[in-house]
Amino acid sequence: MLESKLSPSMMCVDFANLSKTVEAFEEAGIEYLHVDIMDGEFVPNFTLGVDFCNKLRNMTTIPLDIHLMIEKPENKLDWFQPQPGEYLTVHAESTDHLQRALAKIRSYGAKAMVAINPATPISSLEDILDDVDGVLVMTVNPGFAGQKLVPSMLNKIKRLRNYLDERGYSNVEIEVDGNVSFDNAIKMRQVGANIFVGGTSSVFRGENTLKENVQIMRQIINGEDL
Ligand code: S6P
Ligand code: MG
Repeated sequence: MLESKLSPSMMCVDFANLSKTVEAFEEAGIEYLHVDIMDGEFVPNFTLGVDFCNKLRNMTTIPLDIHLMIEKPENKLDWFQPQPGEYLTVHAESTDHLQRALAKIRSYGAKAMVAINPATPISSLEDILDDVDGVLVMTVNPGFAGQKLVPSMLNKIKRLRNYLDERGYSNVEIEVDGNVSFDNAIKMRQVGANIFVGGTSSVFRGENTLKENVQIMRQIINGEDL
């Protein structure tokens, strides 16, 4: 079984407390920092960018998990100066040159991830399985935090885990992104997800402290009793 990892979504952070939050994540042993990059074309929103990635890299040794929601990402990978050990995700729907983009990501020593939107079939991954370290399953339509889970995505995660295992790709990770609440994370883990993006519905949920939220998520993704 693949190791469970938590990747808080930095578009949900209170930017006035960025450095304190990152310090708290370091103390809590957070594995990755998820950075959403949107170009206003692939998705109807703009978010973080290259400067923010560099700022984070200067603040912490926690590796970045960069999620590119941009058209033709292969032309802009250099902008991000991907670092060895980081995760870099491109959307299958965003390029005619997916294999080229994934190979380029690996050429930096970074982990190559492919994201699929809720409507994109698992079969679209068939010819790039050798080129990926993980698949990011969008469990909402990309563009915004605070959305509701598309319910059929739980079955999709399960089918994807089987699909990968049956083909000999048990080492390929499954990341889930969108409404990964405490309740949904339990189900997502049970069907085979191992990297969990924590946004407004978990890590940054207002009712508890950040530390409490991380602790609860940690227990959930490790399959421990709450
Ligand atoms: C959405 C983006 C995500 C969100 C995350 C927010 O397009 O890719 O990473 O930031 O889903 O989490 P939540 O819990 O508010 O849905
Ligand atoms: Mg994301």
